[in-house]
Amino acid sequence: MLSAKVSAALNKQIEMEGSSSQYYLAMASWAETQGLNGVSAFLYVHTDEERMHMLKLLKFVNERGGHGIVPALKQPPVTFKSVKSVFEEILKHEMKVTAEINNLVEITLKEKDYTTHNFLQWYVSEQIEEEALARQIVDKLKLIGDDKSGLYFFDRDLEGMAKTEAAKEAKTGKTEK
Ligand code: OFO
Repeated sequence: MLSAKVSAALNKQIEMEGSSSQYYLAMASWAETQGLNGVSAFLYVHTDEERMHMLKLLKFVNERGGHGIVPALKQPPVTFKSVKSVFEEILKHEMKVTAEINNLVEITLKEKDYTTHNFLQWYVSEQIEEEALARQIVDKLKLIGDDKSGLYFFDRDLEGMAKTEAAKEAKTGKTEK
């Protein structure tokens, strides 16, 4: 059974994952309107991943005798300055999420909730991957700078990465949900 403190903290994290999903969906939609099909494909996969993160937490809360609360939708930004700014925002956002996950892990230790602590290790590893990926993409975009043909190839690369990420998510969804 979850303590009130752990349950509230997990519900806060559910909200964060839900808002990450909304945020990346807004980015995907914007990129699509800019003709950046690879970038948008990548971000559409990413928004689904965040929804899966939310769902996984919600189901865990319910399984442990709590009540997973579906958060209200907040309007994310509609337009973005550039592709580079989108990925810089993602990196910044993921660093914030990592800090929140760490905070959550600390709460479970204080509450001596080792089951939830163990469950959260999946999120700890996922955050390492998410931050590394965002950082790698930001570095690529720094190299490209204002080079239009560079951006064209970058968009194509991201199309390939979207396929890899989608395959990974399908596998994770089957085994982790
Ligand atoms: Fe759920 O990892 Fe990103 O936000």
